Amino acid sequence: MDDTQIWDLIQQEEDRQASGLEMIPSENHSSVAVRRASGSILTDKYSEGYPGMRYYAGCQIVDKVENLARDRAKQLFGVTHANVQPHSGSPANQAIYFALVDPGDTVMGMSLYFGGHMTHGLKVNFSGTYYKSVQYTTDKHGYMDYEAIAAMAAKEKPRLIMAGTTAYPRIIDWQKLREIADSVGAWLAADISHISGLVVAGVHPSPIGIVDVTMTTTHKTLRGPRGAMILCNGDPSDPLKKPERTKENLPSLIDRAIIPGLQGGPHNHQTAAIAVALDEALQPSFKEYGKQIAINAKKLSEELLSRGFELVTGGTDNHLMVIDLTNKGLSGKQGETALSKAGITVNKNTVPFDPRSPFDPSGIRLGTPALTTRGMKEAEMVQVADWIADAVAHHKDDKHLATLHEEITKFAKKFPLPR
Ligand code: DSN
Repeated sequence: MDDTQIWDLIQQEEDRQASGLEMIPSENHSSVAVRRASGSILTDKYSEGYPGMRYYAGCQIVDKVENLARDRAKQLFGVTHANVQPHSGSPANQAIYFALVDPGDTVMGMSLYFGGHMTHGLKVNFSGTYYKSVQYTTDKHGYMDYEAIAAMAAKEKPRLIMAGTTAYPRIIDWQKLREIADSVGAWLAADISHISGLVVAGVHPSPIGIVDVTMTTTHKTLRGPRGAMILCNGDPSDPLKKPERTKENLPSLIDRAIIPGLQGGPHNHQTAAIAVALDEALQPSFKEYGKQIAINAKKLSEELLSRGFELVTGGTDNHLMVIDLTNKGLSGKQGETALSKAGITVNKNTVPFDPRSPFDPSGIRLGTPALTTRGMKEAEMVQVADWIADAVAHHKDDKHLATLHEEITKFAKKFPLPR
């Protein structure tokens, strides 16, 4: 029998999503097939280890599930090895550090406050606590500054560069980062959590074949369940032997870092849902989806610019944009709150060299993956830009925002969630 309290809350959340516009760029609406696998009986099975090499009996079915997920990941991204067990992005990144460097080693990544991620070396995160982290920023316009990154690498000699972003609206030059890593003999890892769906669609260059290890969460532009994968090339060595840290041994290094290094049993329901999402991403329609995400983001950014908004880097090449709200006379937190009252969910975000605190920064971050899943195209982006401008202009007027919410709900219901 259902837990009515929880079920009621789940229904409320479904209604909230359906009656508004989800524009947090790291979120999406997964398919019913993905959610069905995610809510399946596979949640009940323990299977520490890997297919064919488990510490539990009764794994003959989950072995097949995990092999399907791994094979689809390998096919989709063109790698020889995929680990689909990380419970989410942060554990996946922990595994990469654990596999490649030792506590106290110097690691380098993009500052969270300039568009990186906590696990790329933030001082209060494990990555900045157990390792000596050095953090690069952007230039004053918000672009990655490869010369400055190279200079920092030459000075600091990191053993690992963890490259990737969570709030960067432009293309990342993997080749330049490779050259920088090679110049100091560092490992190079790519965190493509935000852009993996765009990589699959050919909208953003793939780091595969350029970097040593690539990781992605599975629930952002890739549109799967919450989870993560680590992708690399190489030959798995004897799993019982501790491998040397060589490129050839990357598969074993990564697998051993996940288990026994960091995790216990994989979440088999999550693995199954990842497999379903990967099959969806292998279909030609997914490429169209990924392309439309970027088309929508570009259109939305142009419409916002024409309404006097200031965008970090002046626009976007991918799925997201960061708006500096300073010239509109409100903070990122006020912007987030006002938009939320109007039924548009975004998140407050720092802008490069933000004079304000991360708890109430100058900007907001928003993107188009979820709206694109609901079938919205360029025409709808014009309407969305109008509403964003309206809500920002009337951010102190709760009555106006409530009326806007009603209007947005009528519109949103024309674009149902996947069912
Ligand atoms: N929390 C994710 C994001 O919103 O970008 C990154 O982990």
